[in-house]
Amino acid sequence: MKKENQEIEKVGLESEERRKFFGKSALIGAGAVAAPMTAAMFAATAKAKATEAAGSPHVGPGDLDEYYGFWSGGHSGEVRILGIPSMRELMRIPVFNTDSATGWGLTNESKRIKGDSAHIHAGDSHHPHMSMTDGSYNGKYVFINDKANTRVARIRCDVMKCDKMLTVPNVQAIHGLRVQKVPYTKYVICNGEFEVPLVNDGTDMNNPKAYRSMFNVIDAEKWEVAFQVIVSGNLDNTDADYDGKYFASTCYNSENGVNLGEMITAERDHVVVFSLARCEAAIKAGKYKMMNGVKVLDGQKGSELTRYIPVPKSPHGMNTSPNGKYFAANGKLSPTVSLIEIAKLDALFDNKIKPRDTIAAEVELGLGPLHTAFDNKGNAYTTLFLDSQIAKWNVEDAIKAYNGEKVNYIRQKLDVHYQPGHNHTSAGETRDADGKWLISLCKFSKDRFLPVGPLRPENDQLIDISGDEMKLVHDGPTYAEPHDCMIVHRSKMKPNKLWTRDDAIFAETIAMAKKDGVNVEMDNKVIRDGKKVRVYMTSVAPNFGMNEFTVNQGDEVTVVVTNLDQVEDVTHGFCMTNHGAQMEVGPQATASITFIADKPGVQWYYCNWFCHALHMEMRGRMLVKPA
Ligand code: CUK
Ligand code: CUA
Repeated sequence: MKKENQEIEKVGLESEERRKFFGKSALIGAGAVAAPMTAAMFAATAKAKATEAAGSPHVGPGDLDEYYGFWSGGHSGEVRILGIPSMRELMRIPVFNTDSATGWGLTNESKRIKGDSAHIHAGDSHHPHMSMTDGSYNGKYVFINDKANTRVARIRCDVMKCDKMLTVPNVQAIHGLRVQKVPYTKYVICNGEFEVPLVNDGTDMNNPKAYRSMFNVIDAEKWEVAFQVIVSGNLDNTDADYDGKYFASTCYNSENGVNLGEMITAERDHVVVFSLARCEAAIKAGKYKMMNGVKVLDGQKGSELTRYIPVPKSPHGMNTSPNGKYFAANGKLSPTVSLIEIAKLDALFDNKIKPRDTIAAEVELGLGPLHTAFDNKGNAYTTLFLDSQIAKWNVEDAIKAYNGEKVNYIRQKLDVHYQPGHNHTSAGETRDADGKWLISLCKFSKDRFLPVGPLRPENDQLIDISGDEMKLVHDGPTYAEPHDCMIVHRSKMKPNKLWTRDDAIFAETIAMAKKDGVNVEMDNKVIRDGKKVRVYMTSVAPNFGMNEFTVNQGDEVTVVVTNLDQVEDVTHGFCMTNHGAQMEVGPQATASITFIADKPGVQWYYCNWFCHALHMEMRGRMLVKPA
């Protein structure tokens, strides 16, 4: 411990000197941005800027952003879509949370998607990542983890709604999540962070040395756990290579401790590398145990499926360089980022070299490196949590310096505000990294915005990295807590304008209607089935197909609304007053919600999504006869 502290102090001093040195250039950058642009300048440049060169984040009214940004919402449980570079929030996608606008978590369709966790209304989403083909985003899915409830969800990018959710068995707290990049995203990979007894049934409380965590491999299409791999130590973040061969996870708490002191005693922890081919071969050969319906492989130290590469203790972020050469493990408690040379992993798995032989460099950057992003010019950008800075450094120069050459690999340090966690460059986790924009997700905003009470927003900062110098160009307050984001060029995205009538999200509701002899596109009907009542109605602005219906007190009422409008952007809603029942019904969608009619009398229902000049009049009455 003591030695480690001295090291950190020493680096701290150097870092202070560097901060002075680089402070000047950072100031010049900030000054240039702070100078107000004239209206004429904006008008002349807005269009070009929005579609081509980075520089100004200004996107004029009516102009479109060049990129989609997908943001996690942390313990708000959602995913958000922002336009980049304007940083305008375009949409929220409720996933692990409950949302009263869309009815997510309330409607029958969303409850079916949430499945065994439909009763859970909270979550903690950290890592949104898009499916890829040949190392490029393919615009199909975004995957997101729920650390709080050990779930993974899938968002369909054609409708920008969550369509699958899965509670991962045998592990606790899904944290790091990424996708297989090459040849395509067959698998979503994610880490079980907290170690637990391997049969966690309450009989194994007092033997923490036997607790384990697992690496989880999920089939992205079939949406099931393909297999799990038991590891030694705690897993944190993960990423995949660009060859379709290896996954790598940072691993802290190699001590298997259960309190802070025990978790940080060892000088080194690990990066665990998983061989996909070896894991798949082991599954084929039947070398697995079944646990709660999942095939579980043993990848603990000494296994042929994994290799443990020692790195300075408690590494955090794991990022693959877009040229496919390196896994970068971010030191957190160490002021370094460890670069692992991916080309050497074959030899490591064949036992021709030692684990540490794969280390291309341990790059000294500053205090608290958490995550690294890359541009297309060989530079890396690492967040320094404790220094409140982003360090821009050149990867090949850093390797030269590590090998004893006298080169300055640090290109710039930029102050950010404050304490950054993740950062992300435009398309930087794909082959298409374009070196235009960098987002710094700062955990604290402190003095940057009007004070809004003891709870302050966080601060997402937009940095122009298209020139030689990083330039801070925008501060964006955000609600808790974007851990991570990713930036996708708009050419990759093709979202639908309307729902299609055969969409799988409401197929079961349509099947229920068919059983009831109801054609939801034509009929407005009440079906009574004992104490269960199903009310089918259409909606066309500004009318519901049914103006009144009658039920008995205590009935379980399911209202199914089909929006027949074919007009882009005309979403209706359904809200039954005093029943906590409300939902979105998109154009050409069917949605349903179930509640107990427990109050006798007249209850108005109304359309709660503004749809028409007569939107206020779009309502009807439910008559509840007393029991
Ligand atoms: S973790 Cu939050 S700052 Cu969950 Cu990706 Cu590093
Ligand atoms: Cu329909 Cu408002």
